[in-house]
Amino acid sequence: SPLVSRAVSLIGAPTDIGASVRGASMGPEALRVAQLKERLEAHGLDVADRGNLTGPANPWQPPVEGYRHLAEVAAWNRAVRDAVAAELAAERLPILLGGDHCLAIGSIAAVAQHCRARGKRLRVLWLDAHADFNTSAITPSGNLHGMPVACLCGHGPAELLALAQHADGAPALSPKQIRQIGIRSVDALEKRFVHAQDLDVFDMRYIDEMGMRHAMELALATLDAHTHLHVSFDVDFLDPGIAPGVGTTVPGGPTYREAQLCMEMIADSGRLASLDIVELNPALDLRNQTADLAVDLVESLFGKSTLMRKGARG
Ligand code: HAR
Ligand code: MN
Ligand code: MN
Ligand code: MN
Repeated sequence: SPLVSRAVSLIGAPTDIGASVRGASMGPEALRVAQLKERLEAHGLDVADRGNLTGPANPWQPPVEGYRHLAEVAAWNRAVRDAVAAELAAERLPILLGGDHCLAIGSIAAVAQHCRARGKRLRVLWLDAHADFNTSAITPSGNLHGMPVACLCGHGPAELLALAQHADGAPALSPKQIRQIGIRSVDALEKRFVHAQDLDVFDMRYIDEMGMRHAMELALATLDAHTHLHVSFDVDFLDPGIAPGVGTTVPGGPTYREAQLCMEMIADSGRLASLDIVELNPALDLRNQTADLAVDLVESLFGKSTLMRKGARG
């Protein structure tokens, strides 16, 4: 689709600083081994690999006042935000290669600031088994990869709000801009907070009853020519039967076909403008199959489909 920016930039963020299980730090390299760059180039994209960002090592400490590694998480997210902002300023589509999902704070902060400066609407699709809407008061773990959506909506520690919010102090995101897909693991108190904040959640029960097609029709409804669509793809969104290489598997996720349809419908919207690929954990994978599947799905996100659809494409 001519509406999609065809120049994309890969940004590696090799860290598991916000996760409970080690190994997401190897995600960027596994995606490269699965030939992300080459497979996107085969679909006609101009792909630049910017290499890896650097940041603090994982000190592997227990939580302090409800957060593990807060200072290190902030440092990584500042680096991610600045790198994503530079690609957006250059009119390129940034693809963040995580790393764990705490990095979406920096990535989406850059996107939100870019959209505000350009007068664009922003819609965020959060593909995940988890709502990632915990705060220090309700988290069962202290792991910041369970908190990025809450932080982006203004509920989080000053260190992270400072790097994510707009210049006037407004949160990076309003819950109204977010659609969550595939959710099936939400902590008890987190569930109450999701309801209180009125997040739009297409959970697995909804997808079981209504189908992925209907869920995505609603999640993609009311986009217009001025909408920037950000996709935050937590690989644990996928059923662990097809995607074992993640730190926090939850049974009962989308099948291969459901995931393909999800990606194809996003591609058809023509509005994809930034992407995170996070939580891939090569230490738990089998012969890089989860990385390979993630790349396969990202190809679909950029418009690969089995056959041309009459009238749907040029
Ligand atoms: N809800 C749990 C917690 O806060 C686990 C959520 C984090 N897992 C992820 N993120 N992979 O999506 O600790
Ligand atoms: Mn997540
Ligand atoms: Mn998850
Ligand atoms: Mn392929």
